[in-house]
Amino acid sequence: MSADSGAITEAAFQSYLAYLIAGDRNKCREVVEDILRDNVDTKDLYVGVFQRALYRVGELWECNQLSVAREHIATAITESMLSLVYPSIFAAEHCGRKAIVACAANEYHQLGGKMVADILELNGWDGLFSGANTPAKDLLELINNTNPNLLCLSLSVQSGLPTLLLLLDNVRTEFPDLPIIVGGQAFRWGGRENIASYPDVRLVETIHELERLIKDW
Ligand code: B12
Repeated sequence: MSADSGAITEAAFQSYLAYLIAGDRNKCREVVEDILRDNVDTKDLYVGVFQRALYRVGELWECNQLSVAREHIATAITESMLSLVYPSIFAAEHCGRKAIVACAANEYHQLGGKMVADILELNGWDGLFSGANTPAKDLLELINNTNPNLLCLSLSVQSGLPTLLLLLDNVRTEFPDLPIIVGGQAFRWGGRENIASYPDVRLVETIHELERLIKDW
């Protein structure tokens, strides 16, 4: 959090969560607009409200206390909340650096990657977000056509690790010098040692850590 930014209260989070679970997009928007008026750091909003609330939604879904339909609504609401931050994203001065942010094939969780692209944009980078389930062939073509300074890959589902590793092998073969950062909650359940075996691929745990890294790039 920067020195002059506000803090997110527990009450604000709990009311956001309740509205999210109830599927009330407008009330969610009101809570987020209040938080933004307090000049809260975007990363804190993303992690402390959006991510925390969706992790809770995941827990409720996992123990059958929330239907798949409710989870889908909560995800769609969250996606729309990101647009409330866009005025500051579009206002950021560009520094001429470019990153591609992608999810490997069969990875359908795209919100984390979207947030990563936003943090890059807020820091003046062009964040080319190719989204969920990006076929390896298309990603390689995109890298070839856009010549990015950095590739960020997001992994949420643990079972997607072999596909991610295959993708890393492919990217390394064709673009040996392209810096690569991987992240995402899948690494809570393992896979760190696999990533460590690639000397020039870095596992970055949070968007706060990512921002610290790209500031000195
Ligand atoms: C919404 C959701 C879905 C949606 C996703 C839609 C969409 N548009 O994204 C849909 C319905 C598609 C879905 C499907 C499935 N899901 Co789901 N889903 C979720 C849920 C509820 C929220 C995901 C989310 O957006 N989280 C919020 C984001 C912001 O958090 P995040 O991804 O961790 O990202 C943050 C950080 O990790 C980091 N980060 C992320 N990527 C990167 C990359 C870099 C480079 C860096 C630096 C940082 C970084 O920055 C982000 C911001 O802080 C989670 C619950 C949870 N714990 O998240 C389950 C969850 C991820 N899903 C799960 C499962 C099991 C599934 C399914 C297998 C269910 C099924 N049986 O079909 C399928 C798999 C589909 C697939 N092949 O991908 C499990 C995964 C468990 C595991 N061990 O792997 C979870 C954890 C639910 C649970 N509690 O069990 N899901």
